[in-house]
Amino acid sequence: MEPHNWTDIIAENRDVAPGGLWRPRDCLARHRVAIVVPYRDRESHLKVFLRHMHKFLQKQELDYGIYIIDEALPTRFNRAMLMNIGYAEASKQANYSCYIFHDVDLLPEDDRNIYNCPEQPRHMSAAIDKFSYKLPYYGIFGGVSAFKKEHFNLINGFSNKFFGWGGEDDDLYERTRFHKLKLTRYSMKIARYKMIKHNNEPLNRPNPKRMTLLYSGKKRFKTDGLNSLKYQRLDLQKRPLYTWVHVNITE
Ligand code: BGN
Repeated sequence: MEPHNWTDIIAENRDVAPGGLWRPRDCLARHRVAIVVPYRDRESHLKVFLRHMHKFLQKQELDYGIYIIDEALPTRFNRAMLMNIGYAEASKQANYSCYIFHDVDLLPEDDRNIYNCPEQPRHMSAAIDKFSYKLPYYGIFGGVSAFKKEHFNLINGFSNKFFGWGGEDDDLYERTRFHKLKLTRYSMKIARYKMIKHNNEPLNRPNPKRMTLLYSGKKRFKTDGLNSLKYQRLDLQKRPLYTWVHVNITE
């Protein structure tokens, strides 16, 4: 079932500027926020996500842009690297002070979950319906995370080495700790998310090397990340509700 088509969703969001940019008309927002979304072949999720997020972010009077980083086939999905690419590409478009790294299948439920720039890195998606709104383990950092620009730079972004599912967020947590930053969260009442249902994709199977990579991660924090990021930008389009960045990466 496809409840909405693009024409309707675009019509509902006439105030959004090409590239998925919006800012409040009658005040100057304190932060400029880039929402970075790793993506491949999930169009039905993208529709639900954009419909939800534009409304949600506008209620918070944020100055924001949504960047969809779409990985070309056939390379295995690399969520972390797509986040790094989104950071790099969004930085070229505008002077963002704050980056929110966001899975396309997560929808924030509570308007008090403010998408601003935290003083310390923030794990936003602490309470997901799929995990019965409980934190699976203390250091979990997947789903949605928020960083000030300077902090994301300080930790050298995500590792580029995690192809396939799992571990890249745990590595991000280790980077954050290593640099003496503190992981913060909103209360479990506020940090609530609904996960859109889906089947597991064959190109995003659990990475059998994720434990090895995770346990040896520390020795690569300085050399593997934003400063070693290599990719080919195939296209960038300012589409009505988001900036689409199509990229090719190799393993
Ligand atoms: C963990 C994954 C995370 C994922 C959470 C929630 C690993 C590393 C192996 C030690 N970590 O198990 O990446 O966000 O589950 O799904 O697989």
